[in-house]
Amino acid sequence: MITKGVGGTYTVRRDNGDRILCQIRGGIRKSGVVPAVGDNVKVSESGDPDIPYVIDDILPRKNYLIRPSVANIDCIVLTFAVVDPVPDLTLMDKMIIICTNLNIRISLLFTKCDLDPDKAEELTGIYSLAGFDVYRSSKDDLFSSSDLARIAPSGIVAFAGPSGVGKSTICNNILENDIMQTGVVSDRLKRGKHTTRHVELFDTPTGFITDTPGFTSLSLFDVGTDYKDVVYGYPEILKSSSLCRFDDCRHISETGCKVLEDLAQGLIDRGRYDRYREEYEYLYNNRNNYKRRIRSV
Ligand SMILES: Nc1nc2c(ncn2[C@@H]2O[C@H](COP(=O)(O)OP(=O)(O)O)[C@@H](O)[C@H]2O)c(=O)[nH]1
Ligand SMILES: [Mg+2]
Ligand SMILES: [Zn+2]
Repeated sequence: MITKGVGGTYTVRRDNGDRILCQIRGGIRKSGVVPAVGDNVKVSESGDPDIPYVIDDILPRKNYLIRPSVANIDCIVLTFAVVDPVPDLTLMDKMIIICTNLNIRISLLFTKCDLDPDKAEELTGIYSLAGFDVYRSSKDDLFSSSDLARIAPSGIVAFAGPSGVGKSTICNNILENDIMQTGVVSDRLKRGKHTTRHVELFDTPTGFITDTPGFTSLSLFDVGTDYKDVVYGYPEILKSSSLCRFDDCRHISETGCKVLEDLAQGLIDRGRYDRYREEYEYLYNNRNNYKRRIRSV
């Protein structure tokens, strides 16, 4: 399995735990598949003493996340601070929509709960009500390797979320090692050689983790999400929708809509519903630009 890739040279972990350096066979490159961290690969000896192995083949992926580029994720932990930085729930819901549609299992993690316990309680309530697995982390009780084992007993777990929420702090805590650089990084340093921009998988007792570079915004339109797929990021809406009168109910103003009924009764969170509706309508109104969008990407 590929655990790291920098400048065309890949580190591959063999089943016995050994790490070997690999280049990539020309034929694979031509096929257009770019190897990613998490890819299971076949290798053979290259005859080059500097990079002694070559990747001959990439085995089929069960999923693939383009940004950050990671294949075969068993669970993605969407990580947001309750404060500092203020959580962008629109971004959170967009990430949920994308990962659900890629068949990646999701857990949610709220960090820095020590800084605002009330907010932590509120956010945990909203997303638990929606049906997600929600975890909390705080300064004196950081998300740990035993929490990790509950999230995924094996395989690849990716921590993703905005920068500054504490992803590296948590990965260091899990690895019991200060492998990752933490804290506020200046703009100058961000462009310097000290900040890792590549993705790397690290061994844990149960599998592998990756601490992905942070991001701040995301457009579902740009990544090609279909308006019909927005609802998959909202399991609570999906659940109620089975009792809507019309099969093609959009849960906006239709009569006999069970989603609107459950919303009125407080069984569905208003904020979550509003974000569903905003994304749905935005993508629906732009559905005719879809072909143009694909062509221009
Ligand atoms: N109060 C508090 N601060 C935290 C917590 N976790 C991380 N931090 C701080 O938040 C800052 C950013 O953390 P870092 O791990 O670099 O975030 P990343 O950008 O997501 O990797 C650092 O100064 C950490 O010490 C927490 O649970 N509570
Ligand atoms: Mg970090
Ligand atoms: Zn409905």
